[in-house]
Amino acid sequence: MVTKRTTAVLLAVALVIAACSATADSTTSNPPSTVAHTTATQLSTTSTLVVTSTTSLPPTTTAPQTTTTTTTTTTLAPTTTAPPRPTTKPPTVKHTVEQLDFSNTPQMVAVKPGDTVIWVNNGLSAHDATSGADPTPDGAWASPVIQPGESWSRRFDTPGTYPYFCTLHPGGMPGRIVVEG
Ligand SMILES: [Cu+2]
Repeated sequence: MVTKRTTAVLLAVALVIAACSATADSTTSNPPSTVAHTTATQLSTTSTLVVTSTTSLPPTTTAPQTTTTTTTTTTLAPTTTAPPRPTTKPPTVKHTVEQLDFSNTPQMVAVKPGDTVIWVNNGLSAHDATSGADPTPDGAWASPVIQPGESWSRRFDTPGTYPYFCTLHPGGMPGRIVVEG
């Protein structure tokens, strides 16, 4: 009697355990397969995003380099063009002394450093213009003989007073060039 009851209880317990283990297996095995699909989908989406971002980088890097080169070239051109203009501007100021028989007119000429004096012989005789006081040349400068109708010029750069005369005629036709500082 006791053995039959014990066997019945053991069978009942075995059935309960078997039922519980079967339920546990089915519950545990389903979720992992679902998770696996979700992960696969996420990976494929991520790989697509990486390819897209890599393709967009090269154009962004190339554009700034081209713009910088163009700006530098445009700025240099006007700066290089400006300097040559002042170099060609220095004006030449000329002063005329008329040589007659027998005087220089005007007798005194005031000039600025760098100016040029031109002696024009409008007389009937030949004359010259020689630095110094009649009758002694000082050797600073001297014109050749200036024939009637001809002229001769000299540039004066250093401030000072420069007397001159004509070596061909008595009295020397005295004149004076004053270079103002
Ligand atoms: Cu003379």
